[in-house]
Amino acid sequence: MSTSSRAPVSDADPYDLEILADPSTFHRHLRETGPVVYLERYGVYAMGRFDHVSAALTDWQSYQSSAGVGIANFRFEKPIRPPSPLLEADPPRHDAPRLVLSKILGAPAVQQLRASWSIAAESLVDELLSDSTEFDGIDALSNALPLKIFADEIGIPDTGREHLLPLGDFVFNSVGPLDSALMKASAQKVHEAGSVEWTMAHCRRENLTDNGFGAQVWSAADRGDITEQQAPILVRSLLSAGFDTTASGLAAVLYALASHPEQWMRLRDDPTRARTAFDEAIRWDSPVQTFHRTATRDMSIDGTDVPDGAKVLLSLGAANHDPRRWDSPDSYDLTRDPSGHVGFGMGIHRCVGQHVARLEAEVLLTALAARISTISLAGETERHLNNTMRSWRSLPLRVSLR
Ligand code: HEM
Ligand code: OVM
Repeated sequence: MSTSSRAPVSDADPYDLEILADPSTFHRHLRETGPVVYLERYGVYAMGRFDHVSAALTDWQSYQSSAGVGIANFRFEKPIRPPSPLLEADPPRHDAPRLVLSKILGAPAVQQLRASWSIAAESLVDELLSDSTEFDGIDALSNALPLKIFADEIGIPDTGREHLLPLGDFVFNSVGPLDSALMKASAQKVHEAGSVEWTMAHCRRENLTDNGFGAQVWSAADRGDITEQQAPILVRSLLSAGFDTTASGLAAVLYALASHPEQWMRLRDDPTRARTAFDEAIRWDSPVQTFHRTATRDMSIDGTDVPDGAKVLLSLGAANHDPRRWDSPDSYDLTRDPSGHVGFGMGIHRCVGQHVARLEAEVLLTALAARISTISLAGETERHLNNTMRSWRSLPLRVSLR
């Protein structure tokens, strides 16, 4: 008797623009069709159940990252940029760059920034509210904050920061199909603006301040913890993963709170809930929807075959709404414990920037709770579509002051 069988085949398209605008039906389809589903349009296997996604994320021996974390398979296709020594590497090569960034961006280091980041967030909010009580939350807050405080901390100049969000848009589009319209448009945009060249220039030691996160990566190379060749590509990790992600995460929590007045009231009355409010938003509307792995051997997943070399899409968004794992998964609820969500990944590649992201959210939400009584949507919201990232182009907000 055969104990293995082919994966169910689906013609669903996770990169269809309507699905990107609202992925919930695709997520449900994925979870309900089986533990592993073959997406015939892209030739990839896909997982959307929490247990299977988290098992794959923690089994790096069977699910490699070094063949790329997008649809593209580096066993056969040339990467569109030099691979990240961190994101697109397996142990043992992953270990040294990981250790370097986890010291620079770890909780103890990032906690040192709380006082100065609080002041920066308070002045951003004060300036905004002195001007108006109706504004676009994206331009005014969720894009503005990381472009100010995280870029200052890395140590790059003020001029040119407008390259960072389009760069992130390009990099996260490239996790999806390279021939998609979204990918082509964002590639065209960074090409015309010279954003990749600007970014690589600001990975060089002489273009970074003396003591910032960027300089600390170079000091690690001086100590021999990483090579001189790895240093600039590791600074590139900060510039490519540190802005679109947090901008989308902050937008997600602003949207969640503006559309759930009772949850906003809970936060306003007890700002120590800011961290929970943010993590619940990362679970509820996960900024990074997908990453891929490549199978390193023929596997059987609950009796379904996944062959060596197969690309496996891990739907973090679907796993974070799996009713097998979460009660009322679709509700945004500050009383639940969202910890354990996979919005920052899990296992050896779990987000090394998560303390940065959480601190940005805490200082912003604390500053808002101190000044604002009510917050609501003031008009038509508009998504910014990306193959991987759940983002917003416009979030009109109306607030009343305390
Ligand atoms: C890894 C999400 C903010 C840098 C990851 C992974 C996810 C993620 C899901 C796992 C990748 C994988 O398993 O293949 C997010 C979200 C953020 C955020 C949702 C904000 C809300 C940041 C920030 C930085 C950053 C602020 C700072 C530079 C990185 C890096 C990795 C990573 C370098 C690769 C780690 C490794 O492979 O060991 N992130 N991220 N992220 N993140 Fe973040
Ligand atoms: C990197 C990196 C890390 C996380 C996300 C990302 C897809 C890039 O190390 O370059 O964007």
